[in-house]
Parts: sequence; structure tokens; C-alpha cells
Amino acid sequence: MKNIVILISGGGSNMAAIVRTAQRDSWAKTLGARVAAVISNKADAKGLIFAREQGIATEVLDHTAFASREEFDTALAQLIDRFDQSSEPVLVVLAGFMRILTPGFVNRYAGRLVNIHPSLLPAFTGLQTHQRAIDAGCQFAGVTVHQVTAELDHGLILAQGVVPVLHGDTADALAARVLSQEHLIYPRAIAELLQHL
Ligand code: NHR
Ligand code: GAR
Repeated sequence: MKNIVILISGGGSNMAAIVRTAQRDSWAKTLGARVAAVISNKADAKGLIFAREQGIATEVLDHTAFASREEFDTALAQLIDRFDQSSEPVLVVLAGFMRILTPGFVNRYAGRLVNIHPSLLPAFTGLQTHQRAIDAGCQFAGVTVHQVTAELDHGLILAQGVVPVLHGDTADALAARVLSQEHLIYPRAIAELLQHL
């Protein structure tokens, strides 16, 4: 069975969309894959509640308990690798995970580490993407699923979704419109990737 480990920091709605799609489309049968664990760097991440309700293994790894990014990432890799029977898990999925990962971590999971970023990359890497798109006068915004590399938000683009920016949009309104697109394209992009792994 190909194991999927999902990393979250907050609401976890993308994680929930992936879990629901895996159930609905019987990924265990059709793709030989399952969501093995959900790991959060924040103990109060709402997404942990949904994951527990689904009977998925959950773990919390508080980054503030570590002296350096390298030490946090080493502990995170150990935790991830625990959820794999034989070697390393097939796929590590960042879903609203808010810690930048070190090159050592990224290289360990090269080709098996993906992220969803709430902008049309290469535009608006980093944070506050929705307000920046509004401020720039963009008429369209969107979301990108990409491979994670050492350089932030720069890996190979796997999928994108586009939404209009409406007159008088706030960052919150745009974020909600983008998020509904995220829930459609992220599970689809992961299913596609699983077929090639
Ligand atoms: N790590 C690498 N190496 N490469 C990427 O492309 C990554 C990554 C880790 C996370 C998600 C990302 C996004 O989609 C992601 C992509 C957090 C920050 C950030 O600045 C930036 C980008 C992303 C996630 N985080 C602060 C930090 O110091 C903390 C901010 C906070 O806690 O709120 O790590 O946009
Ligand atoms: C999503 O919009 C995701 O693209 C974004 O945070 C939200 C998480 O929502 N990710 C980032 O901004 C990464 N820096 P969720 O927790 O409900 O999936």
C-alpha cells in the first residue's frame, strides 16, 4: 500500500478534501494508496479533529520545542518514516503547512513531496498572496499544486486552478473562492501523481 502522509498547520480543509476523495474513489483499490497519517506542527490545528474522527493516525510536532529548523525537520522525517512499513512513504503532502522546510528534508523526499500554494505561480510566492493579488490589480487569481524543492514555491507545477478577482473583493472573500478550487484540484493532482509513482 502506498502511504500518504499529510502535513497541516490549521483548518485542514484540503486534507479533508483528499481524505474524502480517497474514500469516495476507493483509492485503496483503484490506486493502492491510503492516507496513513496527518501531522500538525500546531496542537490546536482544527484539521486534527477531522482526521481523528476518520480514524487516521495523527501526530503533533511543535516546532517551537526545537532549537533549529534542522532539528525540527529531522524529527519530522523520523515521524513520517514511522508511518511506512518498509521504506519511506510514497507521498508527503503539504496542505496548509506553514513551516519552510530545509534542503535536507526536501531532498530526502524528492519527487514525493508536494504543496498547494494559493496563487498562480510563479506570481506571488510566499505569504499574503490574496491581498497582494488584489493590490496588484489582478483580474484573475488562483492556486498551484507543485513539487516542493529547496527554493520556496519554485518546484515543477503539477496543476493550477483559476478564479476571477471580483470588484471590491477582500482578501478573505478571494481566499474562500480560491479554497473551493483547491479542494477540487488537489485530490485530482495527487491521484494523478500516485499513478506515476
Ligand atoms: N519548504 C520548501 N523548502 N519549499 C517550499 O516550496 C515550501 C516549503 C514549506 C512550505 C508552503 C508555503 C506556501 O505554499 C511550503 C512550501 C510557509 C511559509 C513561511 O514563510 C512560506 C511558504 C509556505 C509556507 N513560513 C514561516 C516560516 O518561518 C512561518 C509563518 C507562520 O508560521 O505563519 O517558516 O506558501
Ligand atoms: C490554503 O489556502 C492553502 O493553499 C494555504 O493555506 C490554506 C490552508 O487551508 N497554504 C499556504 O498559504 C501555505 N503557505 P486548509 O488548512 O483549510 O487546507
